Amino acid sequence: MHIVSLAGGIGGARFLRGLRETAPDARITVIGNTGDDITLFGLRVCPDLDTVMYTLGGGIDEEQGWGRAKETHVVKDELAAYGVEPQWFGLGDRDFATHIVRSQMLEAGFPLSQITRALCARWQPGVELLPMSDDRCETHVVVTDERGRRAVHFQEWWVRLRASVPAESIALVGVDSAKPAPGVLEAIEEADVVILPPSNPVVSIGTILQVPGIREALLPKTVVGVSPIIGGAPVRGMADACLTAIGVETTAQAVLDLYGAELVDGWLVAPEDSGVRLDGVRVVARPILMRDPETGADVAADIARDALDLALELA
Ligand code: GDP
Ligand code: FO1
Ligand code: CA
Ligand code: CA
Repeated sequence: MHIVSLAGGIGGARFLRGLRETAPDARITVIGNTGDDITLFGLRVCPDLDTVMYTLGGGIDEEQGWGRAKETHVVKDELAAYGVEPQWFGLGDRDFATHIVRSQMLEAGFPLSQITRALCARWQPGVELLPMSDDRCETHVVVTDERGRRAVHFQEWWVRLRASVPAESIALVGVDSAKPAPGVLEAIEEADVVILPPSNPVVSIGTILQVPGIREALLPKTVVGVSPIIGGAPVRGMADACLTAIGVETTAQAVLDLYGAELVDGWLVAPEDSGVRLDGVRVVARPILMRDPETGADVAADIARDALDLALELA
């Protein structure tokens, strides 16, 4: 069985760990979001690819959800001592090594897809991790802050401003001329089923779907999504601020309407959202919190199993 999954950072990565556990014999291809990528101190940082790679490779900081376990911050402190900006993005020493390797390979002319494969040779995530595109495209957000009305990089809005000022608009700069990375369209074409994990519907899944050709390739496939919104609120993060920016309500219904019946065949929602409906889509209400609220246990594999079973039933 070949499963293709689109993924952002934390939510996507935790779901994928569950998917790998529940389908150990499946070939899993992950198409990762690169709209969050940013160049800092001359180094290319790919937060979502790294979050997936570290989470599946056993190197993630579990509490934080991003960055490396057992991390130190000597380089960051030294950069700050020189007064070098930005100081609002927390790069750890172990993580820095990843960005140095990536940047060195980019400088040598390797495409991001090959670099990601090289990095994964160390981490052995057990899935094939592909960037959505080798072409640089970055999410920028128009805001009005203390410096006036301007476009800032997504990370500045998300991390420095904590999405506390409204996003007046969100744009994926460079997407018009971006091509899917080698292997992306081929993987989709060969896939038995496609799963959309609970990732940010605007700046993760929405970003991947904007790469010319990807959405079109998904249309004939059986696609099942897990709602990232439960009871009218995001589970973590500030997805509501992203949805508001594109004029979409923060509900499981509105995210399903956004993806549309053309794309999605099945939609997993939480029991409290069992009233969600869309013609042509099978909506199933199941527990979809990856951490059990009582015990804190990781139940992502159970949710991945429900998503996979639904997809196989609809395929
Ligand atoms: P990010 O890069 O950190 O934004 O992570 P993702 O792009 O993967 O997006 C996380 C999204 O998934 C957010 O909108 C969360 O509300 C949602 N999410 C996080 N944890 C869970 C969970 O356990 N269950 C469900 N259903 N959604 C979740
Ligand atoms: N998120 C933060 O909230 N603060 C940080 O300082 C931060 C640093 C960081 C470094 C490497 C990395 O891979 C991820 C990092 N993240 C940080 C997470 C990341 O900015 C976001 O969670 C996602 O890009 C948003 O989807
Ligand atoms: Ca992300
Ligand atoms: Ca379909």
